[in-house]
Amino acid sequence: MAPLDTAAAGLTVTPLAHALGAEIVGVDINQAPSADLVAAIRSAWNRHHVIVFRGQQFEAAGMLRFAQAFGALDDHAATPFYRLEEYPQLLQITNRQIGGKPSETRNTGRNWHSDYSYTDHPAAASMLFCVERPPVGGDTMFCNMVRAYEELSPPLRAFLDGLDVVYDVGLTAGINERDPAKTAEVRRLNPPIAHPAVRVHPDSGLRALYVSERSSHFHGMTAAESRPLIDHLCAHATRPENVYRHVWRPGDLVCWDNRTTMHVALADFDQTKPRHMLRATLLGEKSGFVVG
Ligand SMILES: O=C(O)CCC(=O)C(=O)O
Ligand SMILES: [Fe+2]
Repeated sequence: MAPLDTAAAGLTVTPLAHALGAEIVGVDINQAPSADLVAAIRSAWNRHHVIVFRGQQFEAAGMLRFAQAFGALDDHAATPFYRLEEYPQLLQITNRQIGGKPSETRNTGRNWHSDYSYTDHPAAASMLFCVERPPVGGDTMFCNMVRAYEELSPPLRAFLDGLDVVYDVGLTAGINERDPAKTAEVRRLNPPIAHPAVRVHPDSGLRALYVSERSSHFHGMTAAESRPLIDHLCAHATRPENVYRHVWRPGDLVCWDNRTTMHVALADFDQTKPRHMLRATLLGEKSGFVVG
């Protein structure tokens, strides 16, 4: 697939790190994007895996229209809390009070993961808008799972090509400190599910490692056999040279491809300071088989 000419679409694409990530200048997300613009952005996105638009205004309808230009949106029914009432396709990742209580999404994403891997429709991509961020910290890190796969030895790649890996929502960091009723509902909605340990990107054909800190074991292997390999793969994938670390500013829209990246939201900030983000999630294909 030849990369489209992003310059012709009026875009400037500047890499943000060696492994992944690029800033795109020349887009107002609240203007209806033309098909050419969407194609040019998609081309840069497939190449860089994480794309960043800065200096944007938050408008719910505008963000949803922009997101929908790239595919159908998830209504977040797998985690049916903390959605915007009017727009269930927007999930609040926030430490603001919601319903008189601190939102439990204040600690979303505290271990390395790909969104909705524990569902039967793992997310294709996610778009996160920063409305408010603490004075320092609250960064998000991303790693490149295509490079992680390509940098494994050929025998290990061949071994992983034939494996399914089990995802368990119970391995979401901090889940046991959350409201037991909500947690029970999320577990009921999302029983442990096996997905291919190598995910093939439908547009680019790239093969990416699909194993995370939310993986419990490889299907058909014991926990004792699986654990060291999962730990090794996560450590390998998240080596600093395979990471882009995003330092947020209000007005940032960061879009990541969940098929080719993992991310982690760092608790490196003062939780008494506000951090308020909204996420749209692009639906991925149905995948996997429930194992328990
Ligand atoms: O808050 C963040 O930076 C990201 C949280 C997360 O994992 C997500 O929204 O998918
Ligand atoms: Fe996430």
